[in-house]
Amino acid sequence: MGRIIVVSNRVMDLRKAAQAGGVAVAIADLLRTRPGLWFGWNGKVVGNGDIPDQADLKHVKRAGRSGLATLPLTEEEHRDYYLGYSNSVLWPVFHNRLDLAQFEADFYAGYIRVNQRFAHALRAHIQPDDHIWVHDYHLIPLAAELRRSGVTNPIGFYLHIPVPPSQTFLAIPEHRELARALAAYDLIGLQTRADVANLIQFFEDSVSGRILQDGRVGVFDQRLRIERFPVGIDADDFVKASPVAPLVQSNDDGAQRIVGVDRLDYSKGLPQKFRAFGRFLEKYPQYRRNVVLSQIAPPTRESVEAYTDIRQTLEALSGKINGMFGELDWVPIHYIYRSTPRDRLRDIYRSSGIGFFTPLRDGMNLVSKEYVASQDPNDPGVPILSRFAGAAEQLVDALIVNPYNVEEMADAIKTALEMEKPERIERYTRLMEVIRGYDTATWSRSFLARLESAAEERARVVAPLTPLRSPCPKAAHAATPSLSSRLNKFSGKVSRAANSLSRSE
Ligand code: GDG
Repeated sequence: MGRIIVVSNRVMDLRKAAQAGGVAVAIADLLRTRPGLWFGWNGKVVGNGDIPDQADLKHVKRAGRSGLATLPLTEEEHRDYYLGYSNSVLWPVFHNRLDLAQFEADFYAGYIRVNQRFAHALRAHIQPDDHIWVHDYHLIPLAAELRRSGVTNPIGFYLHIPVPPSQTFLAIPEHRELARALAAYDLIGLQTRADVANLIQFFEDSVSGRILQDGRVGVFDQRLRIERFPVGIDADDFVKASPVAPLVQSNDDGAQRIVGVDRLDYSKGLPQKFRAFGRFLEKYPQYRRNVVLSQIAPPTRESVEAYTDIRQTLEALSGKINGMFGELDWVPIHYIYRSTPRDRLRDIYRSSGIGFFTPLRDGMNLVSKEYVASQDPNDPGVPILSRFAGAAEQLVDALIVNPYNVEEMADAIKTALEMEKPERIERYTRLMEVIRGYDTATWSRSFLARLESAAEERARVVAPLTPLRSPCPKAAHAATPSLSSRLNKFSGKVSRAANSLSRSE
């Protein structure tokens, strides 16, 4: 395999990326271990006249033959492509929040223009043996634009956020254009089995896509693979955690910390978490003064309206709960509205008896995996995790809760606090097996290996394949039960294939 070209909306200095957390760490690791290029936006917004034709190319010292190639955005592009279509249409719809979506024609036009400009600038850097790996919802049309300019290299796409149910996806006015753009990839990687099933159903409902005999999906005249590659973490990095000094506010040295770490985003279920903690203090008064909730919530996308609302809601809720239950020497909720350094975060996870992760919808939720990996194996804490996080499909030994059910979450806090050590160790051991078995390196290796084979399949000239099932022409908006169950069976098969692939590496 030649070089890897990673394309993502935001490109960072590799050292900063390693500190940033999330998937930036995985990309930085990948480019340190194999030759490649990281292409995308440099985070700068400039005037129309200051837009360069070509990307700014920097070779990365200490990263061998890898480099960064970046471009700025204009103010208009930042508004329409980034804040607009990406974060006010695709993000809310993919997180099941149609009520927050702003369908404005200018947004889509801006989204396409930036993808065209990026494709044009990237074209100049592509060599014949390169494999191109595009990340996330900002760049769905990139492969189609590259193909239009004659690029035949393997191109894979990974979606970090969830795929909504087909009915929700169909509400996007440009859903057919998005389906056509997605079909230009050789491989689409998703976080969960449910995401795979949803995307296949969406292809079927929107553009009469069909599952072929060889497991690929036929859309228009394209054949693509859609599989599950759950994102992992670098577990060894978190195992180094050490406990921080005990809480310095309560008279009681034995006070337990419940920790939450989430970007300040409406998808993360933060008001529900605060309400559940308030209900817990109300329902189980014996625990007052013995527990605090430390919520770290660095702000993001502050110029998008929906994000100012969530901040105000949380400030009001934490103020109310602290006012209602707090004492002069005990503040129940610590709400920290800024970012915390990564090594400090690790130590805070370690010294927290409970990790509380309650997203209403989340592609994966890496924080829950980081929390588990930071625990003391001889006295581990307990993760409480929303069933609507992609991570719940893997971390079945966490206490799984419904984030819409405040009562259930309040009870889960009590169960976690009272869980005996042998059970905590047993759960932790099983959780760590999963986390270690699917870490960042396995994730990128298995995706790239599959991209290679998917591109070979595409290049092979084959006789037309008969669909495993024919598209349902008129029943486009409703999957029959038998169709849904067949879909689930199919996505199970796909994910087993992905798992066995990762094990065999
Ligand atoms: C998207 C999908 C999917 C958070 N606060 C601080 C901080 N972080 C780091 C965490 C973690 C990362 O940011 C957040 O990752 P998540 O997975 O929890 O969530 P998203 O940012 O929404 O990520 C998500 C992910 O992509 C990967 O595919 O799992 O579903 O939404 O690593 O540690 N890091 C530092 N200070 C903070 O205050 N240093």
